[in-house]
Amino acid sequence: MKKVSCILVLLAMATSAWADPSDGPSRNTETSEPITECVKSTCPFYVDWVTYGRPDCWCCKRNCNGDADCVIQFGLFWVYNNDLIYFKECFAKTELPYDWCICCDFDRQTQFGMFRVYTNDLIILRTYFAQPEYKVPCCDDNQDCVLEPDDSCYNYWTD
Ligand SMILES: [Ca+2]
Ligand SMILES: [Ca+2]
Ligand SMILES: [Ca+2]
Repeated sequence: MKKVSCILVLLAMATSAWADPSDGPSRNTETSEPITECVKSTCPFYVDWVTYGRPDCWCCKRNCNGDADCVIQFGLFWVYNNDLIYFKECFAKTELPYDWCICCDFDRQTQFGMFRVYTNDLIILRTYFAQPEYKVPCCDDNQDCVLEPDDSCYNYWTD
């Protein structure tokens, strides 16, 4: 009985994989359509990105690691006091008070179904706060700040 249901699950997975016609960025390449969105439609957070109005800040190189404003301060710190000031305005709010608060959602997740900017984002901010540039990785798959064509989320950077 268990074996049968296991096979059924595998079959369902295989079927859904076959049925999925989205080939995202490769389709763009094949038809040479211009790439207009910085987040790939195949990215896990694409739907949320669209829901929140396609914020450019999510495509900043280090936004996922605490750089809310996409600016380096003093030529040294990507995650510094400006980011902290923004973050405090948005932390633990059930309704984000400003449009740009979504830029403080570093992990692209809602916690407890309520808080878009919460403790997991705070942990990220604290991890990289006042760290030198070389210690704050970029958000691409291999974190080298260079976008390869097969990167899972980004077509291009916005900073
Ligand atoms: Ca910053
Ligand atoms: Ca979050
Ligand atoms: Ca890369």
